[in-house]
Amino acid sequence: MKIGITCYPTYGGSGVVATELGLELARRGHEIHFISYSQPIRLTGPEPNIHYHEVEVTRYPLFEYPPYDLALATRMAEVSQLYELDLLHVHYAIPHSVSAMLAKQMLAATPPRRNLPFVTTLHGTDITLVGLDRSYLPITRFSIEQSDGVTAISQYLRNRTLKIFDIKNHIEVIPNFVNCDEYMRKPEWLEKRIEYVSNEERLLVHLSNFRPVKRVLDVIEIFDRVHKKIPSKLLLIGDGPDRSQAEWLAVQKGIHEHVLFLGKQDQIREKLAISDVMLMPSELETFGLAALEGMACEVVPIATRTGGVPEVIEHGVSGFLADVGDVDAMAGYAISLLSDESALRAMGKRARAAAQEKYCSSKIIPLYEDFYRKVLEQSSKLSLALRG
Ligand code: GMT
Repeated sequence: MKIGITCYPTYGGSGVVATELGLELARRGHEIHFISYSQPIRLTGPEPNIHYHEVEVTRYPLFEYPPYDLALATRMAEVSQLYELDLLHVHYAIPHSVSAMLAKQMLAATPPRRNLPFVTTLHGTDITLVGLDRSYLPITRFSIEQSDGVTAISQYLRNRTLKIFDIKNHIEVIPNFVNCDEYMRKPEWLEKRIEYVSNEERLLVHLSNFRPVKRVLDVIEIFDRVHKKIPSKLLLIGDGPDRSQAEWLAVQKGIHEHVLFLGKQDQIREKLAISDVMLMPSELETFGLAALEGMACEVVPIATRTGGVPEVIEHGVSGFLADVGDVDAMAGYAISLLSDESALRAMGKRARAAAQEKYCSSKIIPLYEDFYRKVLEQSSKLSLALRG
């Protein structure tokens, strides 16, 4: 298939999922065209079957708000026509779904008039936060309804979308995935652990875009409690609005020498593979991709019981769950686990087994392929009607 993929190319779960999906599909022989304003973060080098089309947004004094969604729609239509794409797959409803809808309409109205189907994948904040804003809600609902196929990355998000948006369109749950051959505890990466911690120390990790929803200050609070009992260090991967507050809190607590702010990183898996425990105390996660990537690397997630997280982490089996804000409980779980090497390793293995059982890319990518085929089948019937 020839598939156009659009996502937010910056640091964020939806962009990561879209890019990894494109890479996996390309490896399976599909022709993938990324259409976005910059190269997606995990698209590092030239790859067979992968193309990237940049969307140029004209800056003009009159445009206080440059109309990216229109430039994107135009580029989507152009690329679809030029490369004869079979379908567009947009990640994050706002504004990508609206742009795809416009591109579809342009192609249907312009000779040689064709029906270009588009699939929208809902990721989270497009529904839970942004979609609830009255200025976005009606158009988001409309573009979801107009999509030829809609997927959500967890059962929680599907139910929430149906409820908030009163959607009539079918929403298929296709969960996020991880490449279990690439995300694992490789011995050559483990050798690098010594660069961060001594043999006696434990290594905790947090990975996010440091937005308020991630509760990075809770990460520091939890680590402060853990560090008082267990010799340890905390790796903080990512960057964002709450980073300086987190730095300030670490200084205030006197633990800043043990908290390593790494900023945005390309090779996440190498850092995950040397860690013992991942802290994910988010206010809300519709899935929690970071936890899944950690689990594949045998890192035990300690997270909040929120959104789609309980679909990914089984409390007491593949990780621990606590209420949002309950930093004492999360620290307690970390302390008891990190004090017992064999329990820690056993739970790490169970976390990987859970990731392998349900979320390996080898299991999930075929679900997307089947879904595309269904959408294409329905759309070819529509194309015949359009020509007739
Ligand atoms: O979590 C973020 O800040 C980024 C956001 C996104 O849409 O890029 O992530 C959402 O999508 C991820 C990938 O599907 C999910 O793993 C995250 O749980 C979800 N984030 C939230 O629900 C807050």
